[in-house]
Parts: sequence; C-alpha cells; structure tokens
Amino acid sequence: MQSINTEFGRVVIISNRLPIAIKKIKGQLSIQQSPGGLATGLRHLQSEKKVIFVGWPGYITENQKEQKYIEEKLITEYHCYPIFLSRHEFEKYYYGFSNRTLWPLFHYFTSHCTFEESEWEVYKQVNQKFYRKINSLATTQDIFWIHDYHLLLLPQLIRKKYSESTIGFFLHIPFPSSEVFRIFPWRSELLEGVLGSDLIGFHTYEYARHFLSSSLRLLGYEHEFASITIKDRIVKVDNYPIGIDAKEIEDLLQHPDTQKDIERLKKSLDINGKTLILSVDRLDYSKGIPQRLEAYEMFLSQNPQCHNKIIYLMICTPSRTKVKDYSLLKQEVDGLIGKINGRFGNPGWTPIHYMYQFFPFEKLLPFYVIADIAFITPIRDGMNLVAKEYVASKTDNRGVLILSETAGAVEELSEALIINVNNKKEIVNALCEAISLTEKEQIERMKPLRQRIVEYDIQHWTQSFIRSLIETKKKKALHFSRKLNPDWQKKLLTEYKKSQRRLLLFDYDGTLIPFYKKPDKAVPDAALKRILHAFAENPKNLLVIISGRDQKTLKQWLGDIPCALVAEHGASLRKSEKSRWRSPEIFTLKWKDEVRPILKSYEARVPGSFVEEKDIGLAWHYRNAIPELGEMRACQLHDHLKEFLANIDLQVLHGKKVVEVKPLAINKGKATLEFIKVKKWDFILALGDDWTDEEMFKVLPPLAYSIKVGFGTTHAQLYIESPQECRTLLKKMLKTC
Ligand code: ADQ
Repeated sequence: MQSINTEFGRVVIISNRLPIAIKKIKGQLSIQQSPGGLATGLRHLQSEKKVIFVGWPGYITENQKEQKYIEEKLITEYHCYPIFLSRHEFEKYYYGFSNRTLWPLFHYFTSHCTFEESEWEVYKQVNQKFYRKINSLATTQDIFWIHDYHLLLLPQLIRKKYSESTIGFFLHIPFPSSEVFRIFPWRSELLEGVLGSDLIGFHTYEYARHFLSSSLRLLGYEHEFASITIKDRIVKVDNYPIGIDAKEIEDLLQHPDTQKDIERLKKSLDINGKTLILSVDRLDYSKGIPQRLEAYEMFLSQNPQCHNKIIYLMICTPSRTKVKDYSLLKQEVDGLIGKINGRFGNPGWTPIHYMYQFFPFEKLLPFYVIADIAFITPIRDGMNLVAKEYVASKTDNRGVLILSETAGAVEELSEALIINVNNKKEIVNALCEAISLTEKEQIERMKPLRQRIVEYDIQHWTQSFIRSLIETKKKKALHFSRKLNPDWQKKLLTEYKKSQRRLLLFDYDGTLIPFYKKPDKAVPDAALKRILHAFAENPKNLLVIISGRDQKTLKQWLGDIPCALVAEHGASLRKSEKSRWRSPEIFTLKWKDEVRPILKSYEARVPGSFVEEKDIGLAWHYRNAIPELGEMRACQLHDHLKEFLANIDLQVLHGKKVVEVKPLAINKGKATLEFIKVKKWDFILALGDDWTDEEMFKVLPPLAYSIKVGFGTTHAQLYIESPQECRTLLKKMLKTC
C-alpha cells in the first residue's frame, strides 16, 4: 500500500471504549492494553502517522486524584485520552440510550426499544463531553475517525466549531431501512449529527443505501453517486467491510502453546471420529441463539443416526447483563439447553456443551481450529467477525461455515452454507449438508473464502477508509477553490464597474428565485422586480432572462421589465421590451399528441407528479413525489422516451425534478449565442443552476463570468450556494454603479 498523505496530521480515533482494560486488584490499579481489532488495524498506520485514542477507559471513578493518575499514565504510555463518565451518565447513555434504544432499533428489534427523553438528554450530554475533550486537544491538521452508535452526534459537534476539519465516521452495526428508522423520535437530530462527517462508512452496501434513503426521505438531502451535498460540503457514503487480523491468526497458529492447547482440547472433548459443531457469540438477542437451539433440537429429533456422533460446543460471552432483555435471554437460553440435553442426552453423550464465559483470543482460536462446522445464525449482525475468524483459522481449507443471510459478512462469504434463521427446516438441511460434505467439497468452498479474508484484512480496512477520507476532503477542497469568495467577488465587481457593454444572462427558477412545490407559485417578488428593473434600465446593460418557462408565464411575470426574455430554453424569444416575440425555428407540434399520453401515464403512477403543457414542449414534474419513486420513474420515463423518439427530431431533458420533451434544435446554448453575437461585449455574466444551464455555460467566451447556483459538477467557472446568495451578489453589483 502507498503511504498516507503527509499534509494531514495525527489520526484521532474516537470510540466509546479505549483499547485498554483497567482493574483494581487489592486497592492497586492495573492497566493493560486490550488488543481490539481496531487498535490492531491501526498498527500499520502508526508507522506513518501518530495515532491517538479518545474514549471511555472502561472504569468508573469519581476520585479526582485517581482520574488524574489514570489520565497521565494512559496518555504517556498508551496514547489514550480518557473521558471519565459518572455512574449516572454510564447508566443512561450506555446501558440506556445506546443499548436499549439505538441497538435494538438498528437491529430491527423495535419491540425491544425504549424511547426515554431523559436518556436521550444524557446521550446528548455525553456526546458533548466527548466534543469538549476533542476541542481541548485537536489541531486543524488532525484526522478524526469516530466509531459507532454511541457517538452519532459527535461529527456535527466537531464540524460546527471546526468547519474545515477532516471527519470520518464508521458504524459497526447495521443501519436499518428508513421505514424502521423513521419511528425514532429524534431521527433528524441523529442524522444531522452523523452528516457532520466528510465520509460515513458502513459494513455493507445495503446499510449505506438505507442511510442515504433516510437522509433523503427524512431530511430531503438528495444524493448522487453516494455523495450528499450539504451547502458547500460533500458527504461521501460508502461501504468498507471490516476485516480481521489474518496474519496474527497465522502467527498464533504457529505458536507451540496454541498447538498444545489444540491437542489438549481434542483429548478432553474426546472428539475422535465425532463431528464438532461450534458457535461463538456475545449473549445478545440479535445473534439468534434461541432460534439456533430450536433448529438444533429439530435436527436431533429428525436425525437419530447422528446422536452420539456430534458435539455442539456453544460458547457465549456475557454481555450487557444489566439490561433486562439480556437477562431474560440468558434464562431462555439456559432453559432451552437444559431441555435439549435432557431430552436427547445419555450418560456418554451431551448434545450441547455450553460455556458462558470470556476467552482471550489465543484461547478461543483452538476451538475454531478443531471445529468441523461453524454454526453462526444471527438474526441481524453488522458484520460478524466470528465467521471471518473461523475461516481464517482454517489454514488447511477444511471445515464448513453455516451463516445467516442477515449477517453483514454474507456479502463477502457467499461460499458458506447460507440460511434464513427463521426457517428451521433450512437450518436442519444446512446441518445435514455440512455433515455430509466431502473433504474435496469443503476445500472448494473454504479456499476462496480464506483467500478473501486474508487479502481484505483489518489493515486493508483501516487504510482504505483513511485514504477515502483524505480523497473526499481533497475533492471538497478542489470544489471549494471555485467558490465565489471575497477575492473573486471583488474582481467581478471591479470589472463590472469599469465595463461599458455588459451582457447579463440570468436563469430564473432556482437562480433568481428558489424552487416552490408548485411551479406557478414562483412569482417574482417586488424586491426581485426592483433588482431586475435596475439592471435592465442601465443603458450599459443588456439583461436577458433565459428560462425554461413558457412565453405566457414570462410575459405575465417579467413582461414589464425592459429586458430580453428567452422562453422554453430558446424556443421563442423577445430581444427587447419593445420587440415582438419570435421563434428562431418553425416547429411542428404533432408529436405532442403521441407523447402526452406517455407523460400522463407517469402522472397517474406517481402521486404528486403532474404534466405541464408548454408552447412547444411538454414537461413532467415530480418535485412533490416520494423522492426515490420520482427518481426511479423519471429514469424509466427518460429511457422510454429516448427509445420512442429515436428517429424524431425531439430531445428529452432530465432537469431538476423534471423530464422535458422539446424539439432537438432548442437549447440555452443556441439562445445564448444569439445574444453574444449582438456586439463586442466587455463584460458577460451568466447565472444558472440546472443541467439545462450547462448549455449556456459551455458556449461563453473566456472573458465571461459563469456562476452556478449550488454545489456540483458544472461547466461554470464559479459557484454560489443559493438563490439568496445570488441576490446578495446582484445587489452588490447594483451598488457599485
Ligand atoms: P459484536 O456484536 O461484538 O461486534 P462480532 O463481530 O461477532 O460481534 O465480534 C465478536 C468478537 O468477540 C469476535 O472477535 C470474537 O472473537 C469475540 N468473542 C465472541 N465471543 C467470545 C468469547 N466467548 N470469548 C472471547 N471472545 C469472544 C460489533 C457488531 C458486529 C461487527 C463488529 C465489528 O455487532 O456486527 O462485526 O462490531 O465491526
């Protein structure tokens, strides 16, 4: 991999937990590094960049002296900056809001969700507390990488203070469909919070898609190529499936201690000739443990020939034990295991070996190595690292992975036996198939899985995320350099002032006036009329309003202004207030009778959309439709019309929330040229916001100023943010002369 860009400074990793473990043993504090995936993945990065960690140290103390001692030690020895939480904060923010609201909501367990205003308040306060810490140690060069659902508000808090900072966010759990997310009472604040980032990463394409859809549906943010433009910022949304440290697993496997553990385990389990099935999970309702046990029970009852010949080893780590749903789950799981062992067990055989405990990774690895089948059946799982760890441990390519289709890991592990966790029959069949697979068949499945896991490891993940973050930031900087900043503005105003022959080409909707839900509401207000009059009445100016609107509307709204008007992108125009309207070309309109029914059929299928009858064109507007439906149908209509009109002299334009059909010979570029040729201009300014204005920008001579209203790809030289900003510019121009 190439080295990370040197213009940027430290990488600041911010997460709920620091990668350290603190314990108090007999009054003495013991601090140890806990090697999590992320800390490992950053090891490679650490050789190029300084990496620091900010988060909760996993230890609650109100004792100031103790806090100070821990802080000094963590900073100097571990590059960790601790944030101390009170018991109250921890209860409400962590156990409460994070694990009883966000966790179940994001995993589609809406019936487990609580929506407590007081917990939301503490969640906000803790995010503020994290922000204050960042504020005390940040520099403008730092790259911030924020992790997970505990800190969804933090990106925006940092952005507000440091508008130019580089902020990445990664969500380790699923992002649900917008239909589920919308039930959350504080949905807008949460989305705006994350959208403070430059790059938002998810494990899978599906989660990224859900996030984009929620941002569109609930906040109205459009996206293009998975990027959202918010004022002058680009927020990129993409998927970065987390990897594991496959190299470390390989090294551990070489270690004599691991080999000894493997042999010891084989002996103690007495697995000679038996098939070993393994599952490893945190005890969490999202992991589908009861469903798995029920399916296993069904398997045992249908396959008595397998009794005594298989061992199911079930390892569960205690998790969130203070949350009621978790203690209830524990009872349920204990009960099911007791029931199955009681029903099928005999003095020489226990159908389920259950271990409810945490193992250090090197002690967990031998279980993976000896297991013939990994039985992983989450109901929902952001990724599921256990599946990847199992595959990585299979250096001889033997073994079978059974995996739920609802685990994020499935996108990369398609050679596994994939099951629907709610379909017991399917799980039973998968177990039967897994047991009967020949060695050759196992290798055929496992080999490609392992290759992928080794190649796309944790280091690949950290590097690609940080690299994309930097690229997004640079892209933004490139766009930003084209903003009409004070220097550009000064230049423009000076040139405008000293020029004698000025051509001013202004688009109307979205440029001089904001968009309205109904196009006929976009009537020019008195202030705008005054501005346009002032420009038009200056004898040094030729003002041209160049619009997609029809002649009638332009006459009615702007007819009294002594300026030139261009209707329907140039289909008809008047060169001055006194001159008559004319059409540069003669058009036949017979085609309308054939095209109108097509547009009408889309009007009927997309509630909120409507057809506009123009003098020489037809337009289908979908601004008020459900955004995704509108966009999808617009693309369909565009393709439909293109095919239909293949040999006819008509063009289909897909503008902002509108699909328009008009004669081929018409575009704003042609209309613009009509005015450019009138005289030798010494100042030209073109303003526009839409795709159709690009035709105008394209034909301008080099001396012209071209300004796009809104951020995005354009032929214009500069951009401004909004019609309001456009008006401010126009007022300043009028003031200069
Ligand atoms: P988790 O929900 O914790 O992580 P998972 O991805 O399976 O789920 O990771 C669990 C980790 O804990 C694995 O590395 C595993 O080795 C370890 N582990 C599990 N049981 C253990 C035991 N008894 N003893 C010791 N170690 C044990 C969240 C999301 C996941 C996402 C990860 C990473 O919920 O979907 O994959 O973050 O982004």
